[in-house]
Amino acid sequence: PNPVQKAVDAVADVVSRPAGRAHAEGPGAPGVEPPTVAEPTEPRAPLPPKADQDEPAAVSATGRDSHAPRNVRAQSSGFLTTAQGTRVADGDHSLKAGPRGPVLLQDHHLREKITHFDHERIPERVVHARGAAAHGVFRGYGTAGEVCRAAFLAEGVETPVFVRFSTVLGSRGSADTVRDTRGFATKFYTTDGVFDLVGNNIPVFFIQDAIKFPDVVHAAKPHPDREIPQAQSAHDTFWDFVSLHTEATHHTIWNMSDRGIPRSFRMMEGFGVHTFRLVNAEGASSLVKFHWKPRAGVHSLVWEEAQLLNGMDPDFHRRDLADAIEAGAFPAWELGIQVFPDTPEQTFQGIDLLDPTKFVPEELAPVRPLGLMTLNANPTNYFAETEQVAFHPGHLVPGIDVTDDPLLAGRLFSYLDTQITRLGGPNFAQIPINRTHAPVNDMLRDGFHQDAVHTGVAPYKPNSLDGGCPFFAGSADHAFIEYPTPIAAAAKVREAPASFADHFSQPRMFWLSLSPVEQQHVIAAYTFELTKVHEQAIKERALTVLANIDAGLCAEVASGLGLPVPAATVEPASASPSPALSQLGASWPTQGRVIGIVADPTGDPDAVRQARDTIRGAGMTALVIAPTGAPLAQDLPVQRTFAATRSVEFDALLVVGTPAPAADDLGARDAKSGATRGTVDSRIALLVNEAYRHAKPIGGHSSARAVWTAAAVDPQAPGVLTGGDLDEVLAALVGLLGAHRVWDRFPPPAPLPP
Ligand code: HDD
Repeated sequence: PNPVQKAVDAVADVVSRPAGRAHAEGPGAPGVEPPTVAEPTEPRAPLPPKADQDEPAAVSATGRDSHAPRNVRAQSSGFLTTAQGTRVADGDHSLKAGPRGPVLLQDHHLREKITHFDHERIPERVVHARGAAAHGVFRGYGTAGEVCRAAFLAEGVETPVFVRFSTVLGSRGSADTVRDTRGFATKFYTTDGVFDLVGNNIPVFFIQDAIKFPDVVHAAKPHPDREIPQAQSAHDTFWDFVSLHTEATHHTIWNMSDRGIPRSFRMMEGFGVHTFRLVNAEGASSLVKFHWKPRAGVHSLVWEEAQLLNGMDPDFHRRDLADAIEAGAFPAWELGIQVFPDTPEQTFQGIDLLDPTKFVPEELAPVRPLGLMTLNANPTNYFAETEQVAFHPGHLVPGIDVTDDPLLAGRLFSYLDTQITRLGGPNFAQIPINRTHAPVNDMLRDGFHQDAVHTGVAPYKPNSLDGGCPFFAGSADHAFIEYPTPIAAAAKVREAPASFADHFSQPRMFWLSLSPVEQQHVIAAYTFELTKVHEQAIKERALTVLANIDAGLCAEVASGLGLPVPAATVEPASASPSPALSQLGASWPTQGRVIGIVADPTGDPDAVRQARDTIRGAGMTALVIAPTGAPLAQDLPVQRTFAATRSVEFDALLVVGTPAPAADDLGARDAKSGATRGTVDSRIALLVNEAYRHAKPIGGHSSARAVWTAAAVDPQAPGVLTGGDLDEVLAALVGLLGAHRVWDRFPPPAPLPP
């Protein structure tokens, strides 16, 4: 037959073939008939990757395992060139008609340089615009086999990861320590393709259905008229929305708790939020929720610290992560799962597993550890890696599947879609940081920013011209095969299940699970935020929501606002506390904590040196603080000066000597008489007073008693350590740091009088 007839016959053959199940099982699978198509059936295994797609790790930004050099281009060779590689003779002056004359349009170097610059920025993420990231490795414990066949969870398997932490609301240039949810997105470069776990540090979400996502984000982002406030929920539109749309109550109370202001990305839990489905080697399904548990414990700032930091060091979290990794204090998290039987109801002990505003207390379903993630390398280039990384909850690997959570369904659409605008086209998977470490053999072609030079003539299936390749894989070849979830007969409706209408029982459980100190923080946070709301009706409505959580919480916030206490509109839910929700009570490793050593430049450098070395020896960071940047001795540099630090940079303070006030230390002088108030530099007094109010451990040599007096510190208060032997003081101080703060010292005493 002529070629046209041959093609027509081939198509007819394919169309008449029964659905391609046998084919999907993989050519050559036992008991499977070879497909009866004109498409070639040899070779019977998929072709190896094509040359340009070979060893993606070799050209990946994460390809540290690879022997090939990383895909780095920098200012590294001798001569400056244009983008076309032509050497440049003068890049400092535009081409002009004479030194004072007009610039000439023919200056192609000027045009190339400015045009490229004009296009340097890409759109920031519509949410989670501000973030910081790190590379690391995940090591499986081999404990998942019973419920999950994912290859990267097998014992001892090491998988490279890239993790991006973020705030949700602020723009790219906003501050780090705002009150907000934190994103916790992990890209696993597994041998079966990329798996993204795109979670948050809060286990529940504002909405139950993705169709509401633009609403909640429009309400929470700055007001459209003046574009203020930046990176805050303390404004009318946010509280308007969450007080009307009460399914947001649960996420909101987590935001108002200490979880909204983490001490460090290193000290946050992470949650996959939705219920996912895991499938084991036998094809059995379980429902699970993912958890990340930080080795360093879960710790937070106090609100005043967070506010000071936003001015003092808006990059605090970003710096903290990078510094810790650079110092070798690698942050680590254990990945774990709560496992629930996959029943037709998809509930666990009455909790609807498809409702993303609900979580399952760990007391009801313990978290089973699956492996350990360690972040051990900072990105080389912020834009190339942290900015261009593209996460997507639909990046799944065999063994991990989704459920019908309606919020997750919308996300499965949104993340792919958003990258097309943000990264300028559909080929973002080819950007080095996004490249899988598994061989790629796709039939996606062309498009903006196509990097690959594809060979072959038949990027379609079925084909005979490229030998019928590539072939579909079966389960034994590690194909991703959707779990055949049964779908009950149902009418097409825009409705939620009845259980989704319970908006208050879990917020109440959260509230009841907090310690008194943490509850005080929640009260203060609601009071702060609602005080910033202008519309009286919104404040009143928000108080009614609080009345539905807890009468005591409502009364305290109402009193702070000076408003009457409203009645609840629902019966108080019965809720038993979940002790695992409180951040207090345990002791955690202190590796990577920051201790400030207040040094007296006229005092004994040996004591400072010894304290510094002891702290460093224990895996913590010691920063020497002195009046000026002059080294205290040849081997004793100063890292912070009084002019450029505040207490908020440190987890604890050690006072070694007490530098006398400088001549220009206005704070130490009485404003009226000009007489000095004492012999302690007022900046030390402020530093120590703040640390004291923020319940941080404070230690000092006996001579520090003068500092305690100047700083209005009660030397008998918990966590104020004074003694003749600095080593002993330091040991006790580190002991206290394990609990993060000296919680007994709350409520904080009044600030220093001006
Ligand atoms: Fe989302 C980014 C987490 C609901 C739409 N989301 C984004 C990031 C994180 C989350 C961590 C930043 C990823 C990065 O670092 O690049 N999002 C969540 C969680 C949710 C959630 C835990 C609920 C459980 N998100 C959600 C919904 C939608 C989106 C319901 C839309 C229907 N999210 C996006 C997005 C973003 C995004 C617009 C912005 C940038 C991006 O995706 O890549 O597509």
